[in-house]
Amino acid sequence: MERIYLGMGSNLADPAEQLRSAVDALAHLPCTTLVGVSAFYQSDSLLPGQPRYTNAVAALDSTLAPLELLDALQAIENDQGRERLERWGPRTLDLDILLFGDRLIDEPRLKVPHYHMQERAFVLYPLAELAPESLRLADGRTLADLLAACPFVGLERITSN
Ligand code: ROI
Repeated sequence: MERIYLGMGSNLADPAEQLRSAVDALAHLPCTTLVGVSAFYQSDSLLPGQPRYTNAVAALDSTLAPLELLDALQAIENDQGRERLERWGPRTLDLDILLFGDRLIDEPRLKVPHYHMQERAFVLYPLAELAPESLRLADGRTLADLLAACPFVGLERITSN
């Protein structure tokens, strides 16, 4: 059993409702317990010209292997109408494996820890609601270190979950 943190994001088709549906689907994954879900946060897209995003983090305990979990998450994204038109395009639902126990995974389909999570406020602040600030990433920095280097700017915590 490993503790897994997932980043969730949506900027199309009622984003908060997309995240609520995703949480419901996560709660029904095989071999998996949904341990917690952060509040939802809104922020501007990192890329100009896209609608604002709603983001959250979920914690799971699972005995699924990383690629089994990835397949299950992509099935949830597809069920919720995700269309892979352009790599960084707007999306109804994005489910990213941020951390998988203390594993380092470097496979063509899956890199863990998730790239750029260290500097993204919309990942770190919801993560900090679920994970201890003593959580240590592979590069030796703790979640507390990362939060200290990443100001809570442009994030709006919404309570509607
Ligand atoms: N911006 C925000 N605020 N939230 C996201 O989840 C997000 N995801 C992306 C890009 C387009 C980089 N910008 C984002 O993929």
